[in-house]
Order: sequence, then structure tokens, then C-alpha cells
Amino acid sequence: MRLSTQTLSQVPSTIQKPAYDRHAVNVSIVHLGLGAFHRAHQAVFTDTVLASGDLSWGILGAGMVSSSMKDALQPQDGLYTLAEKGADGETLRVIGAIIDVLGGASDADKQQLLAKMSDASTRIVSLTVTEKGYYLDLATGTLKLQAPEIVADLATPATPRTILGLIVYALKNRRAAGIAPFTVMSCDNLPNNGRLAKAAVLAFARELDTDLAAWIDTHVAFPCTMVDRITPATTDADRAHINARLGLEDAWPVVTEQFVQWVIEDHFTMGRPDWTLGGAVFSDEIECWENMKLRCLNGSHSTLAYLGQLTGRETVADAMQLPLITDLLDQLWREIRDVLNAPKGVNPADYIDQLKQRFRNPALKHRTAQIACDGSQKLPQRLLAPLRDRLAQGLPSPAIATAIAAWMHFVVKTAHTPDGVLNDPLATDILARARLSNDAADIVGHLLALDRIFGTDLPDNADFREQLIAKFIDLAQNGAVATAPQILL
Ligand code: CS2
Repeated sequence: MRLSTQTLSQVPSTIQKPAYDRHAVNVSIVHLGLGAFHRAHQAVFTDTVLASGDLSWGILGAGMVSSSMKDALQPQDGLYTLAEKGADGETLRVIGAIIDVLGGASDADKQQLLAKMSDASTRIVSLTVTEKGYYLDLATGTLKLQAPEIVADLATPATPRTILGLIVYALKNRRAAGIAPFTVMSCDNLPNNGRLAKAAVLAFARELDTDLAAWIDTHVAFPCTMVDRITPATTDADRAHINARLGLEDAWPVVTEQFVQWVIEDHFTMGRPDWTLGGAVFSDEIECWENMKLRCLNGSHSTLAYLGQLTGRETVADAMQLPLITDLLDQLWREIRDVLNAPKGVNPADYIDQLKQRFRNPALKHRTAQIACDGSQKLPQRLLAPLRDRLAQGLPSPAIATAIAAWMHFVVKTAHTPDGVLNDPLATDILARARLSNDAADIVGHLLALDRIFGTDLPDNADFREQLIAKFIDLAQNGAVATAPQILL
């Protein structure tokens, strides 16, 4: 029997579940990018708000590209199970905050989504669409006007498919109808995510209507947020195990860690839930929080992912067993900390100790292959930002250079693997460059010349280039690292 409103009463009493009247909840948040992360994070905080008795903040969750989440959750009335796993066991909780679900594949769903976003009942539009979902060139912060999806949305703005098309057209409708604009809240792993979301929305709007763009610029709030919870993709084994405990079938439960953190800039024009009830913090030091998390956590995560892939470590916890990797991480964190502006009251050493524990969590099977995706979108803010800060102070960065060299080996290896697939929006260009030469220094030069990742400053920096080549060669000579056999040193 399937988990749903009908069967909720059969969930064992040891498992927390919504006791509030879900039919009485007002759906006032539209979330774009309904994936595991949102369901392990923002939806859980919102569930706590609803459970406190404030029923003003239900969520309509929408997929952006596929309808798989809708297919899983609609028969369950939006209900799903959250499994929080730590070394000391697992807690299950059924989350009820997602009241409505739409898919990303059909035009009919996109039109329903647009209608809801245009309606006065929508007070917040939140986003987890990953780095690439903003269609920004992250090296320059400019909108990719040539991206086919953007070209299409600009050509037929009334039938938008991208987040930018949807947000801008919904705001246009609201302005025309005299309805106050919703707040746009980015929850993606980008520095100044609210500012970047605003830059992308404004650049798109300017292409359509400069008056509208000016109105958005003045009236729409784009708070920045720092979001954190390690949430691996759900496996079939997770599903089977959770369903056995639940006694019901949940087509898509979420597995996550016990740790959770959310720091938000308090800038909302149509109100907001009291997410502090779930432990969120409102702060005006958001940039410090974001940088600490992006560099210390995500920067080391990407490093673990590429080195894990090169050393045959399937999960983060496995990779954390290898001294080659943990020694490098310790050095990496030292380099990051030297140039880190930590939030007030936070000791970066404690933060990093806690990260080590989180990465070692044996209960989470967080695949290095998952984190290795979209490297071109992740390296700039995670590793190149602290690198630039160090270069500006004349400091060498051997660990950061090793991490970038590991990414280079990863893409070169993929390029030389028959049927190898690189999950990255720049895959075609990256793979072509990775195949241009077999000579180590040439390979590094060709990849470093990818200005959409490395800008023009890093390729021009002769010292850094030399260091990167040296680290690329070091890795190729390390017996524990499986590089492409074609590489000539
Ligand atoms: C990871 C993040 O896949 C990745 O790139 O680094 O998803 C990471 O798990 C989260 O940001 C943790 O909050």
C-alpha cells in the first residue's frame, strides 16, 4: 500500500508524521527544482513551521526538467519519508510540507506553474536548480543569451520553461494586475546566490522589457542564503529498507545526514515563515557564511570527488580512509583558512573538524561520481576563489593546485575511456581539449585556457601554471592514482 493522506494513520507511531490539517494549509511558496536536497532541507524547516500551527506556508514543488518526482509524489499527496542517518542510527520522519507537485516535462504543467506564480497567493519563489540552472557564465557573471533554452524562452515568453522565463513572466503578470511581487529565494551553492539570481533575472528581463526590468530591480527581494545538508541520491536499497520500516510504499524517500544548517538574509517583501523554529538563522553576515561553506565544505567535497574517482573510491566515506586524500585535505583546509573571513563567533578549526566527521559518516553512501558532476560550474566558487585570494597575497597554493590537477586528470581519463560520459554543461569543449594532446604540460595548458572556468587571469599566471603542471605530473606518477595511460610526462 502506498504512502498517502489515506494511509498516513498506518505509519508506525515511532515515526514522526504531520499531525496538522494538510487540507487547511495555504500554498504560498513555489519551489522550483524539486529534488532530494529541497526535500531534506527547506521542506523540513517548513514542515516544522506548519507543525507549530502556522498553516500559511505550504509548498508547491515543481520539477524543472523531468516529471519523475511528480510521478513519485503525486500519488502520495506530496508526502514522503526523510531518513536522517548517523553513526548512531537512523530516524525516520514523514514530511507533509509539499502540498502540490508539478512536473517539469510537460507544457501543461509549466502553464499551471506560471499561473500559480502569477497568483497573489504566492509569496515566495524558492530555487534549487544547481549552478547551471541560472544560465550564468560564472567567470563573468553574464547571462548566457545563446543557450538554446534562453533563446526559446525569449522568443515565446508567454510559455516559459526556464526558471528565468517563469520568474520574469510571472512578475510581469503580477505587475500588470497590481499584485505585489513575490520574493525570489535562491538556495543553491553559489556565492551571493541572491545577487546572482537577481543578475540573471534582470539580464533576462532587460531582453524583453526594460521597464519591467527596472521595476524588478526596485521592487523584488532576492535574499541570499547559505544552505547545508549532505543529501546523496536515494538508492534502491534505501527505498527497500525505508519502506520496510514504514510498512508502506514510498516511491521516493530521501536519505540525509543529521546535521542541517540554513542561514538566510532577512529580506522578504511578502512575509516569510518563522524558519528559526527548525533551527534556521537570519543573519546579515551571509557572505561570510556562504564563503566558509562553499570553500571549506564544497571545495573539499569536489577534491574528494575527483581524487576518489581517480583512486577507485566509490563514496566520500571510502575516500576519507585514504591518507593520500586526507593529508591533502588537511593542507587544502589550511590554505583555505589562511584567507577565510569566517562569520563572527565561528571557529573555522571546529567547523572543519565537524566536516571531517560528516564526511566520515559511514551510514551515508554519498557517491564521489555524484559530486564529480558539473565541475566547470563548481570549481570557480569552491576552489578558484580561495586560490585568487591567495595569489593576491603572494601565497603559493599547492593543495588547491593538486585539486584542480585532479579534476584535469578526471576529465582526461573520461575523454580516453571508451563510451566515457562527462556530466558537465561544458562537456563537449572540455573533452575536445582533453584529447588535443598526450603531453602533460600541453593538456594542462589546453584545459586551463577554458576561460569560462579559469577566466583569463589564471592562464596568464606563469607561476600558477607551472605549479599546476607539476601537480598534474605528481598525480600521474602516484601509483595509487589511475590516470589515463596516454599521458606523456
Ligand atoms: C556537493 C553538495 O554534489 C556536490 O557538489 O558538494 O551537494 C553538498 O553535498 C551540499 O552542498 C552539502 O550541503
